[in-house]
Amino acid sequence: MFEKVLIANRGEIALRIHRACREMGIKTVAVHSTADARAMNVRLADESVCIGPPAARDSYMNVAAILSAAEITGADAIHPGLGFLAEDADFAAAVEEHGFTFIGPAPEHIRLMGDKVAAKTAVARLGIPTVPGSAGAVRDPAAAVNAADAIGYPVLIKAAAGGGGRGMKIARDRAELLRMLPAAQHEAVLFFGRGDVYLERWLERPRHIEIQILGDGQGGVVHLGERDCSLQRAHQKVLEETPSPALNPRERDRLGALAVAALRNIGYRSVGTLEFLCQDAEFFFIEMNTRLQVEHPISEMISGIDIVREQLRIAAGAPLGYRQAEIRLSGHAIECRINAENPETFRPSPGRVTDYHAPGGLGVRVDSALYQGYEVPPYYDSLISKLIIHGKTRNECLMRLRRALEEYVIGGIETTIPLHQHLVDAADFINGDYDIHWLERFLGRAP
Ligand code: MV4
Repeated sequence: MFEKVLIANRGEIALRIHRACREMGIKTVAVHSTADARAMNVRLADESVCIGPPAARDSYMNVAAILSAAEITGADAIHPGLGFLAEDADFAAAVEEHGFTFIGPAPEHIRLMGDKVAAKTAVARLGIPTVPGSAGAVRDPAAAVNAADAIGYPVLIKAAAGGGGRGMKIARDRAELLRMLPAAQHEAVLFFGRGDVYLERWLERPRHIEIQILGDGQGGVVHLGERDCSLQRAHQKVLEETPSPALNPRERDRLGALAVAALRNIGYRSVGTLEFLCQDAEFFFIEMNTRLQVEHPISEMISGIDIVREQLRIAAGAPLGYRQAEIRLSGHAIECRINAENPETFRPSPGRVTDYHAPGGLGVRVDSALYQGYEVPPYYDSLISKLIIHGKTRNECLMRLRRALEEYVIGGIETTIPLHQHLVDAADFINGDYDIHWLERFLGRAP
C-alpha cells in the first residue's frame, strides 16, 4: 500500500479522500491555492504545499506545480479527486511518467471515454443500448441531414469532446439543423478544442440514471447499483437518490450485468460511472465518467463499500476480492448538494461562516470541509456540503432527511438548504414522479 498520497483537489472531496487515506494508515499531502490556505483539508493533511494563486488554471490545474509538490514531499501516488485534472488523460500519463501512481483509470480509458463518439461506439459493440444517432461524427451538412433523416427529428447536436451538457443544441427540422451545424462545430472548437459533433435522437422526458462500477483491471468488476440524478438545474445535479424510483430489481440486474460485462471486456481499472437516459422503460447509454463522482456517497450508504478506499486499493494493485453476489444493496439513500448560493436566484454567496452546526444521528452523514469561522472563497464552484441520508425504506429516508435539514445551521452565508426543504415536501418528488426537466419547472412555479 502507498505510504503517502498527494490529493490534487480542494474542498469536501479533498477531505473525503484524506479520510479514506488516514483510515488506511496513509499519510496525505494537501496542495492548495493561496485562497485555500485555511481550508479544513489543508489543516488536517500531514503536509501541505501552496501551488499557486486562486485561479484554478494556475493552481489546481497546474500540472508542473502538482508534480513538483509530489516530488518535494516524496508522495507515492496522486489522487486527482474530481473536476480539475481528474479526466485529463495527459495528466494521468504525466503522473505515471514521473514515477508516481495515478489513482484512477489507465490513460487510454480516460481518453477513450473522453471522446463521446468513440465511447458510444465502443460500448455499443459490447452490447449496451445507446441513443439512436449518427454512426460517428458528422462533418458536412449532407452527412448531417442524411443521419438526421434516419434518426428522426428532433435531433440533438453534441460535441464529441464535450459532455455534461455544455454546447448541446436541439434541431427540430432540417432547416434548423443546417443553420445550427456550423455554429455547433464552431462552439465545439471554442469550448473543447475539437470541432467534431455528432447527432442523437432528442429524448423529450428522460430520467438520468447512472451505474456505479468498480474494476480492478485483473478481471474483477462489480457494480453498486444505480443513482437517479434527474433532479438538476442548469446541468448541475441538486439531489440524487438510490435506488431509482423508476427501476425494478430485474432492470437493475440486467443493466448492471451489461455494464459489468462491458467494462470487464475492456479491462477497466478503478471506479467509473455509466450514464444512461431512461424513457418509457428503455435505457440508452450516453456517456461514461472515468472518475470518482460527487454523488458517490449514496452508493456507499446502500452497499457498505467505501468507494475511495477501493479506488486506493485498486491503484495499489490489489484485486477486488469479492464478487457481485456478495454485494448486498440495502435500504435507500439520498444526497442533497448544499451550495453557497441564494436558494431562489442561485447567485453565489461566498463569505464567512459565522455559525455552524451539522446534523447527526443514525443514518445521517455530512461530507463537508466547513467549520465555524471558515471563509468560503469566491473562486470555485459553490458546493460546500453534501447531506447524505440512509434509511431502511425511501419513506424512512425522506422523514430522516427532513429532520436533518431542520437541524442543519450554516450562518453568515446564504445556502440552498431552504430549496431542499421545499423540494422534499413536493408531492411529485415524494411520489418519485420526476424527469430531468421536472426541477426547473418546479422552481419556475410560485411557492
Ligand atoms: C440528451 C438529452 C436528450 N436526448 N441526449 C445533458 C447532459 C449530458 N450528459 C447529456 N444531456 C442530455 N442528453 C439525448 N439524446 C437530454 C440531456 C439533458 C440532461 C441529461 C441529464 C440530466 C439533465 C439534463 C438536462 C437537460 C438535457
